[in-house]
Amino acid sequence: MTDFFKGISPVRFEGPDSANPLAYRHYNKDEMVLGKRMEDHIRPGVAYWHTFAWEGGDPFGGRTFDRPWFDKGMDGARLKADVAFELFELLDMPFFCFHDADIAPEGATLAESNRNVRAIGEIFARKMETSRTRLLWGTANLFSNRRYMSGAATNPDPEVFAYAAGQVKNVLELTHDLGGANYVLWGGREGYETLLNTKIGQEQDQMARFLHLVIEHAEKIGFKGQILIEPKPQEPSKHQYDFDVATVYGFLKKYGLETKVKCNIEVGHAFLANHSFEHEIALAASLGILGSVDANRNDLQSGWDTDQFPNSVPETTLAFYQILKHGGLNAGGWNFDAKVRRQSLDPADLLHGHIGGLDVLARSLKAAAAIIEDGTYDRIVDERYAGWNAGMGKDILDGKLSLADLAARVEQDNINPQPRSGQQEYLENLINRFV
Ligand code: XLS
Ligand code: NI
Ligand code: NI
Repeated sequence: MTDFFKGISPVRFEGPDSANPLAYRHYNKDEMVLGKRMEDHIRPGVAYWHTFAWEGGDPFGGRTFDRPWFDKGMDGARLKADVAFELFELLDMPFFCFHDADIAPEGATLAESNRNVRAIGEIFARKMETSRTRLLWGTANLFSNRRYMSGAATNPDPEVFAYAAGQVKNVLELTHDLGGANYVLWGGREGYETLLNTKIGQEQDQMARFLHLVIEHAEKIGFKGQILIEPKPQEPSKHQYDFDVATVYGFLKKYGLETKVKCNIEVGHAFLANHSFEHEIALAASLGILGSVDANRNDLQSGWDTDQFPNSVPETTLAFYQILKHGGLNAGGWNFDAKVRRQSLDPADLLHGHIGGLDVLARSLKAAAAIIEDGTYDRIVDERYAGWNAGMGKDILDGKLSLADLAARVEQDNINPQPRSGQQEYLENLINRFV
């Protein structure tokens, strides 16, 4: 035991009336919702990077956090791992996620860096023999080191591509060895700063080749988890190739990867792309590429990916509704890719963030389930499209009527469609009854 969280007792469900700030008021992991345990619906995870590696800097000032593992090399990395698993236990958290660079210091060579990562991976494996916390996903950091400033897979220099491959091979294998449910690729530098120095088509071919290599290797080592791309329109790149779900699908389709790769959708990234989170989820679900989600929201004034814990039940309910209608996230989950604010210095702040976020998810899940159980909302939307289930509507979809057939039909039957209300205000009021 370290003394990092000293004086803090395990966080447990105490019900909505509890005044204990370090208790769950709504997240009750074993409560059944639509026939499934709450924890199995949400599958929440702690993000290693924001929780243990982030230093509290912003563009105008550096580190505000004073963590005992900072600047201490491999000794620090081991201490960090101890503290991480202590937090997982305090929060009773079923999952975590990490990048290679979060868990171990970079060495002088790729081989040394990868050895460091594997050494901490072995510590994780030992801890996971007694801990209930599992790995939701692993990923490689292909964006912080200056070698990646012009991209990883999309770099003009093939040696950078090769280096990135060496990193991903290592983390993919570690993710597999730790029983990870998913492997994520977020391409923060896979894009450009200026078109003046960029060949878009060339870079997309490179990115697709990289993805093929990752899938081949995953199959070779027997990794059964999902391979996920995390869309984001910009930041750090001015323009990122994995802009949003629709763009990612077009890319996957062009390179024949649409059945092998799904999406990890982040609330804040959806906003940066001028979409709502539920739009991205609904679209991914309809395209068959909904994999997992990152729960963190943005500050709507700042226009940046501020990675804040979710705190709006009405917003998250709409997302959860889409997920439930899709049949759940399966191997995916809700990763808190969220960090406490730079003034939130105390170890307890790390708990407050996750507790609040989980309570919001629990309430949203229950609200979405109540909307579905009530059935009124689904009925109204289904009725709106009922014309397509039979008669002319069905014949159109089945390809039985040509353009000329339809033109003739309208004339013969004297068809004169009457507009019907979209009922937006009524639907908003209806949803608000449940949140
Ligand atoms: C950055 C991304 C990143 C991914 C993992 O904006 O959200 O944190 O989730 O590389
Ligand atoms: Ni993000
Ligand atoms: Ni993310």
